[in-house]
Amino acid sequence: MVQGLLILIVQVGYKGEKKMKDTRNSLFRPAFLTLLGVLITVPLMSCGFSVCLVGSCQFPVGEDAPLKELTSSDQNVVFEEPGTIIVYRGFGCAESNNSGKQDFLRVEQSLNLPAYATNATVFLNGWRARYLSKDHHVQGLGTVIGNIRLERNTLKWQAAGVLSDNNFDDAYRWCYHYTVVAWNPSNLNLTVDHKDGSCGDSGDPTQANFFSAYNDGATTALSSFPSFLQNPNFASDKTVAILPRGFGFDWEAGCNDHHLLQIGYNLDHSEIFIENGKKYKKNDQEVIPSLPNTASQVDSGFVSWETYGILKDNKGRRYYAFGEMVSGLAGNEVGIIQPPFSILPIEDNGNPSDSGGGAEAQEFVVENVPFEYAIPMLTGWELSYISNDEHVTETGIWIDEWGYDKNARTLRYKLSSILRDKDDDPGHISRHKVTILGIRPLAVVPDLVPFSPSGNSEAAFCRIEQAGTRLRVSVKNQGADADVSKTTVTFANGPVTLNTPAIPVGGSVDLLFNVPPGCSVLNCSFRVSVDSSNQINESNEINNSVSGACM
Ligand SMILES: [Ca+2]
Ligand SMILES: [Ca+2]
Ligand SMILES: [Ca+2]
Ligand SMILES: [Ca+2]
Repeated sequence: MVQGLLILIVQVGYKGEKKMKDTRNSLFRPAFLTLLGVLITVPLMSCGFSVCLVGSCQFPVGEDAPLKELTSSDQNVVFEEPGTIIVYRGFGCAESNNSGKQDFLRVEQSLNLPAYATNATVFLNGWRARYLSKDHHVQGLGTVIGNIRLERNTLKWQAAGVLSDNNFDDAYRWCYHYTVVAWNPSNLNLTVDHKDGSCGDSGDPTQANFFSAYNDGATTALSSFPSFLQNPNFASDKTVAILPRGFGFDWEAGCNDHHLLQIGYNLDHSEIFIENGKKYKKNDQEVIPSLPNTASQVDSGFVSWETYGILKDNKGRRYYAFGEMVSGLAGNEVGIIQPPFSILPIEDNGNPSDSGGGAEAQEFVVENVPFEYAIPMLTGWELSYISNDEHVTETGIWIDEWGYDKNARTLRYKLSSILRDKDDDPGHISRHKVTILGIRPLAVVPDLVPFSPSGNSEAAFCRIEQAGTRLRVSVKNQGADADVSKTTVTFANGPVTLNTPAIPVGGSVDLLFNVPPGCSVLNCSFRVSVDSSNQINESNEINNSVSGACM
């Protein structure tokens, strides 16, 4: 069974490949699937995953990949709206430093959430890998987060990573950066699909949240893979965000490691759409989705996208395997900003700019973000040496600090990248794309309401001052920017109306009304109405009036 599966993978992998190598019968397994095997421990062990992994590449078998201690880690709250949502960022690092063959690195991490946050997920926001001595060729590299589960109020997950040349004998250090989003389901109606799916031929391939495939048919180092998620709970949600959870690259079978010139990943934009008859990558297979008729479908529980990869040395194209793991986050309060981005293979060397080989950090700012909560997701990146292909000492790209100011609607993040050999020469170039995961879109129309700092009771609106001559009324705008309006207070002897200036989003203004004779702090009843001449089209027109009473 397992052997048959492997042969199938090899056959599928080499279909269309004219230049078959004499290694084609070896039990090659893409590094990414190996990573998945490392991650998805229990179910895969039972399908004999360890056998699958015996290959000429000498990658270790899943069972041989013990959980490693973290060599360093960090965990911080980025923002919290108590009772509703909390978001964390963090990283974990581990090392393989054996005298002979190295290990895949696999770590377990967890996070204790506040009591209200009874649903949560974690996704990948960068990676970094380094040979501990000298520089070497690359056979494969990758990072993946899996085995996500919530145990009471503790979110637990595992992450695995690798950087290797063909004989996997060079000690290395690997780090991954993650973001955790945790929420109160009674305040935020979000649906997450962060299962892994089982590897290989056990189980329904459409239920795997990963794929692994070869760059068949590509004539350059650029490859393209369509995939989808299907979850009945996604139906009727306007938006499903695809959260990146991992990638893997692995040069061709036969363990021919190479220099590196360029490596790139682009999880392109997604839509709640599925195309009838199209072949999608799911698990290690090609799947044609099963639809009710011959039509393509929108909003029927599917979300689809294409992911692009580049793995390149100076040669125009080599054979490689690529894999990806994702989650889906859906809900009518989910929104995504997906900046246009593409990666293209370098076909002509000699870029004039020299940015040095070391880790470079740069801050990026995005303004006018139309969400109450916004989270950056590193969904595209590209790293290349400036001149020619080289050995590698260290490579990676990651978001290590970020924040969102919801009042200024401004997202800031610091992005770092590295690609260097042992003498840091030549330098590297990096490009990236951050998709903004938005939760709770901001209002598009105003909503004016009467407001008192003392609360909502009738007495709270009794704000008489200046020796009983004035009543203070606050008009608050809890929607989008509002133009000028009028506010009326109706006392026992009649209404008093004041012009009210424009109020920006989230702002408020105070108005002072003349208090009529007979009205005092001890005895006065009145009614406050905002937008009393109905000049403003509001998201809520029935919250415009309150009663006030002084007793
Ligand atoms: Ca080596
Ligand atoms: Ca050099
Ligand atoms: Ca209103
Ligand atoms: Ca109105």
